[in-house]
Amino acid sequence: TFESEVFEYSERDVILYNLGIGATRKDLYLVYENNDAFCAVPTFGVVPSFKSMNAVPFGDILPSFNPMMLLHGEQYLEIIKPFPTHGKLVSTPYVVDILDKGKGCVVTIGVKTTDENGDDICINEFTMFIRGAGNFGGKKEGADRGAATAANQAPSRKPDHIVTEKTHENQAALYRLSGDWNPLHIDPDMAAIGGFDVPILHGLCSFGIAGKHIFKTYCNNDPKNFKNIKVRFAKTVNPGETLETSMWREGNKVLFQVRVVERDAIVISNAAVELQGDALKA
Ligand code: HDC
Repeated sequence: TFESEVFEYSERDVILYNLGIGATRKDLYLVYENNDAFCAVPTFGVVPSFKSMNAVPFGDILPSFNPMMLLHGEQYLEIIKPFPTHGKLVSTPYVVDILDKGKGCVVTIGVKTTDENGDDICINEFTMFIRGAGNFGGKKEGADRGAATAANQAPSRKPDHIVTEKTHENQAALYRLSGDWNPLHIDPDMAAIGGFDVPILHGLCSFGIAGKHIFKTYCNNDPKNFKNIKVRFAKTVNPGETLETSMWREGNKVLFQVRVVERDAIVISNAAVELQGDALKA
C-alpha cells in the first residue's frame, strides 16, 4: 500500500462536484444544501480518493513514465455506505495489477476509503492505460474481480432509456476543481504533448454525467439504491460535446453505454451500475 491521505469536505464540495457533472439549479437536491434530499451523486465516491491517487509514485512503478501519455482506461466504484454531505475520510491506495498490453501498460490502483471511525465507505479501482509503455515482458491478462472486471456487453435490443446531455465548453475547467488537477484537461500545450488538439474532458467527468443519468432514472434520487459502477473509457471526449447515455435494465444491473452524438463515437463501453434497495422493487 501507499501513503493514506485525509480528505476533509463540506456541502460546498458536494455542490461543486454535482455542478461539475452537469447538475443545474433545477436539481435542487443536488445543488442546494437546505433541500431535504440534498446528496452527492454516488459517483462522488471517486473524489475522496483523488488526493491519495495524486500521491502515488507512478515514476517508481514505471520507469520513464510520461504523465501526458497516461489515459484513464477503466473505473470501478463500490459504495459500502452512502456518503455524508460533509466529513473527514481517509483513503489508502494499493497496487491491484500491472498488465503488458503491447502498445501500452495497464496499471490498476485500488483505493479503500474509510470514515473517521474506520468504517469502510467505498472502494475504487482506477485503471490507467499508459500509451507507449508496454512490451516490458509483463503478464497480459488480469484476474477476474467480479463486478470490477465484468464485460458488461450492451444488449442488441433497443435501450430502455436514453438521456442526452450537452457538456459545457468549460466542463473540464469546472470539473477539475473537484480534485483532478491533471494539466491534460486545461493546458493546450500539455494536451498537445499527449497528442490532442484541445484539452480533453476528464474520464471521471463523463463517468459522473452518465452515473447521474442512471441515478436519476433508476434510483429515485436515493444514494442507498446505488451499489456499484464500472466503466471502460473507450474514446476521448472534448468539452462541449453531447453525451448520450443508453440504458438497459437486466435484473439488478443497468447496463449502459455513452455515445458522443456529434462524432457518433462510443466513448464509454462495457459499463454497468448494480442497483440495490428500493430500486430492485421497480
Ligand atoms: O481506448 C483508448 C482510448 O483513447 N480511450 C479513452 C481514454 C480517455 O479518454 N480517458 C479519459 C480521459 S484521460 C483522464 O481522465 C486522465 C485522468 O486525469 C487520470 C486520473 C487518474 C489518476 C491519476 C493519478 C496520477 C486507449 C488509448 C486507452 C486504448 O486504445 P487502443 O490503443 O486502440 O487499444 P486497443 O487496441 O483497443 O486495445 C489494446 C489492449 O488494451 C485493452 N484496452 C483497450 N482500451 C482499454 C484497455 N484496457 C483498459 N482500459 C481501456 N480503456 C484492450 O482490451 C486490449 O487488450 P487485449 O489485447 O488483451 O484485448
